[in-house]
Amino acid sequence: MSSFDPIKQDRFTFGLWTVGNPGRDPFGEAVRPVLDPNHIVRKLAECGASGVNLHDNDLVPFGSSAGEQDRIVSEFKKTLADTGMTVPMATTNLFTHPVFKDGAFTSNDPKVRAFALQKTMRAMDLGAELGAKLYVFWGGREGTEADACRDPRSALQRMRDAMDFLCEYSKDNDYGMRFALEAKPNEPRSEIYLPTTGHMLHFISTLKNEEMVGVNPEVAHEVMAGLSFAHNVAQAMACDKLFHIDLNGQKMGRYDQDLRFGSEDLKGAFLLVRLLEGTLGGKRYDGPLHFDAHAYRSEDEAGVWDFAKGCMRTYKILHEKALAFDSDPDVVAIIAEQNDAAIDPLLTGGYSKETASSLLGMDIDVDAIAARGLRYERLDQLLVEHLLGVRG
Ligand code: GCO
Ligand code: MN
Ligand code: MN
Repeated sequence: MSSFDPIKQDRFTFGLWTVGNPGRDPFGEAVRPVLDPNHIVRKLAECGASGVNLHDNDLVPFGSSAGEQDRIVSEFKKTLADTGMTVPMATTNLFTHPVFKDGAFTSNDPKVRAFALQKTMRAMDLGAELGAKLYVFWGGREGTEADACRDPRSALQRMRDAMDFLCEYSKDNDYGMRFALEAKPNEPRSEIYLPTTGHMLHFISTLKNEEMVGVNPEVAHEVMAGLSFAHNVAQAMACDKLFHIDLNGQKMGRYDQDLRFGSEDLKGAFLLVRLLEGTLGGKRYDGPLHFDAHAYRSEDEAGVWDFAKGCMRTYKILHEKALAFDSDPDVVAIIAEQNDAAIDPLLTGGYSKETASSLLGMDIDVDAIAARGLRYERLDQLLVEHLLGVRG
């Protein structure tokens, strides 16, 4: 059996805000002290992560002077160099300050929209200085409670204007960044614009620099919407738009839980890792594997590192399970059983008059096909037995 201890080559990353989460929730105070970003980087490196991601204000507190920012950033860069850690992704906090109570890029107040652009440009400068080539946009408070306050089409147009502007800002400064848009269906607003990855994918197709922009799907967000995370990720992969991913765990129908990866819905997590790693075939995802989750509120700092190691170990264990599953001859046989090499090219080769007449002339025994069992009960049980460790 391989070692499941994470190493840098595994491309695992955490946000400063994830392992740094002090456990505050709407009903209770923090249960852990706030950790220094430099300490977080050193501990993550020890745990086997390769990188750390951040919002501007995770590192530089809101309202810091230029001098304070320089001191903080230069110490942080030294810690990154000492530990060999990278910053693959950066993002902007457009949700904590009360100025964003009615959204940032979609706010009705042009001064708020201007401030959101100003803050994002500055945060992109910071991200570029730290080497980030991916820039995430999570809408945060881009939504409503009193939906009568604006035409939702204005919100979408404002969001489009902001993305078009910021793409040009990256190009103008030679930052070489790609943008990853993150959808979330609810929390913290009552209604949120562009609530799922599918919505984001279409929105991207309306942008001026479409090729620069992809998605950052998150397990919890699609599960909260009652959707299959793997299917959403697959659609993004199929159109080369999976630029980044937020891994965590979530129970359906609950508040935003941000649980340790794989701690809920093990089968869903397995199918996701199988897809990302391409063990069934197809292109693999080779970007950062980012955990956007936090330790239970019951934990002290030691529990935070147990949590971080747990996320990474579970991913690696599931990868090994997926390899074993897809090379299990019984699994391969069930999946291959319905292949028909003679008919397939007619369905994948596009339209021609000849193909149309071949299809029209085919004698298809629908009753025989309808009567045939597909052995998916057996296939799913094989999956369960691989997961339970009695096979493979
Ligand atoms: C959430 C979101 C955030 C974003 C982060 C990066 O539910 O709060 O997932 O954690 O991922 O702000 O943009
Ligand atoms: Mn989230
Ligand atoms: Mn997220």
